[in-house]
Amino acid sequence: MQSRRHFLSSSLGAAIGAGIGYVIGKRQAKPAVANEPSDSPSDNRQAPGEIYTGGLVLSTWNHGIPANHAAWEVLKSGGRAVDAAEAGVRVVEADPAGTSVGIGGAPDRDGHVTLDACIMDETGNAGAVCYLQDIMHPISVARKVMDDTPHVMLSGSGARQFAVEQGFETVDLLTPESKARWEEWLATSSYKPIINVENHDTIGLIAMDQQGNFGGACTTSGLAYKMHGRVGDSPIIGAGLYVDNEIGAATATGLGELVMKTCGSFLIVELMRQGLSPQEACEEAVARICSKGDYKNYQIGYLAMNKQGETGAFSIHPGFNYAMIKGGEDKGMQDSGNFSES
Ligand code: SD4
Repeated sequence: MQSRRHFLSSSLGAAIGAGIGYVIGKRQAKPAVANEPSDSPSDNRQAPGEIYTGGLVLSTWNHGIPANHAAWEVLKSGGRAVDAAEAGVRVVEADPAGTSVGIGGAPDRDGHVTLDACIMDETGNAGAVCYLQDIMHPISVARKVMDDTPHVMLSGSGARQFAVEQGFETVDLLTPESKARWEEWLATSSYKPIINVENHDTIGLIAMDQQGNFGGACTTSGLAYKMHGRVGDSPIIGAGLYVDNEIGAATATGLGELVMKTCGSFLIVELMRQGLSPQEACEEAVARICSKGDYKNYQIGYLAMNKQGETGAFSIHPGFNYAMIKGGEDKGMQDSGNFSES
């Protein structure tokens, strides 16, 4: 249980609590009632009405650990969650070893590395770029779109032009290693987007600062060897990421097409608004996907947090892990529950 000093009083949480029930796929979400104990793995459920202020960071996959550390550096000195989220994912964008983010990310089938990213802050502002080439930090270009333009998303050559005008340097994002892997792939050109093992480095990072405000960032090079021009869920507000400062934040990884078709992150936040815990909301969003058809070969992983500092994580298949820092305590890697084994 977290210290009481990490909580602020709020009337918002008290408003949560309308009972609802869902029957989707294999599971039925319990009617959600505020204050009802949940089956969430969170060990820190708090009464609605208290806002967690200890600082919280969640991010997808193993490289979430260094990303979380960078995010925590911002949060521990009282910084904003949106700044923490941007700082965190930048670490992964700059790491050539990550094969699904920034430099070193796998190219499309024609050999172009095209990047997607989005960011949201506690005021509901959002910025995004998609199909961006030659820029190391798409998340910071998305941030500039959010802060300095009247738009939410810039794409392709327009996004690149904007980035260059803003002083971002151009770099070749196709490393010798990622080029070699692409050339190897070209030998067969077999395209089968089974995501879990070979293509799972997209980072979605959601954070809550010591003021109890949310921010989030999501950045990727998308599916390896995708069709030229393909854009996934990661830069789409409401799909790869969603933040509503009254309720919570959610982010996604996996086969973006499935997330986009169900507005996954927005759905999770809206389910939390209706009273589901972050865990229940993630499970429900996965169940929606699974109820719609063939999910057996595809992976999706969701992360979520709410105003009380509760967390949730769920995926279609085993293997989705994520990193967490809560109240300054590095909880390292955690495994999510999954639909196919539940
Ligand atoms: C996409 N969601 O472009 C991304 C891919 C991903 O881990 O998450 N990979 O569809």
